[in-house]
Amino acid sequence: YLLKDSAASVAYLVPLLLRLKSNLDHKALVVDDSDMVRNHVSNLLEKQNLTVYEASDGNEALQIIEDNPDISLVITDNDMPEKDGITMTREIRREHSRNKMAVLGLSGSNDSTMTAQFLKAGANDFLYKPFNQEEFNCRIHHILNMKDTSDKLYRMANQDALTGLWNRRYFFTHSCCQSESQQRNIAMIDIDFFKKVNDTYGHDGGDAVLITLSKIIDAHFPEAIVARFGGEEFCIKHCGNYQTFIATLELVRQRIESITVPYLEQNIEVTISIGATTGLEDIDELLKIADDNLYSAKQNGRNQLVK
Ligand code: GH3
Ligand code: MG
Ligand code: MG
Ligand code: MG
Repeated sequence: YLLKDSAASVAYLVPLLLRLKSNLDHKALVVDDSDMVRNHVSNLLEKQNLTVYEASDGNEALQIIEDNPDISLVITDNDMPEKDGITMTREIRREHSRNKMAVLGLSGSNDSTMTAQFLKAGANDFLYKPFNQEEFNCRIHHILNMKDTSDKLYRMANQDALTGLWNRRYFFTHSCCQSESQQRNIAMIDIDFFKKVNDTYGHDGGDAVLITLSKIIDAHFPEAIVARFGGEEFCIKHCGNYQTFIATLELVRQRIESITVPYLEQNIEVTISIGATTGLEDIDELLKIADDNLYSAKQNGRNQLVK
């Protein structure tokens, strides 16, 4: 095969081999009420290095997805006893985006609208059964590449490259509340005398501090949106009890005060100042108040929270 058209073959094989390697990180779920089809599809996927789960009905599949939310590819039949594949796809899309969980519809039905129905329900692609094996492999390869690329683009657009926290864009375009009218808690955090950290330990030392502090802040607020706004400034958007929010912020402040960040055999000590507020006002308004409070925290001597 390589000898016949080596340039084209290499161009085809290299991405395929890379794909096979990265498939090791992918979990797939095969949903079909026919044991024969399920085994056949599972075998094809296992040959492509994917870890495979199986279900014989839409409801059973949704349960497996709930237990394994990191499944990245679902291959599903439509006609099944309890819940059909199109309904199941629609339900998957309420919780999992096309970037995170790809769906490939399969159907042996002779209804020519099947492709459109699956795509409208949120499937990434569709194939009629029986399918050609080579086409099936190419589609899987293509779906996973597309999914991984859009996921990467999404992360590049919404996450901070140094710390992995959300960025400013994500902070302003995503809500942490069930409803827009719910009261929101906001905090702005700024590292004290950070310029001095950079001057003393160099920019890489400063970066090490940013990474460590980001992890500490993020770990304390699993249900909030924690973002790096640029420089050494972090913002938290949270919905829930304000007293709990303040208590957690105070915990974070104390934790950061008590630890040192190891860097090249040295230990860097830093503190943070926090401005917090809560209310029904829009985000810009709340941020302005939090920023004023942060300014007061700095004026009052830093390493403290003003609410
Ligand atoms: P204050 O207590 O008043 O906040 O003092 P400060 O020195 O922290 O104040 P300032 O906001 O003026 O300094 C922020 C510094 O953060 C300036 C800039 O060089 C540095 N900085 C911004 N982004 C980065 C980064 O990504 N990495 C590193 N290492 N430093 C950064
Ligand atoms: Mg069926
Ligand atoms: Mg600062
Ligand atoms: Mg600053």
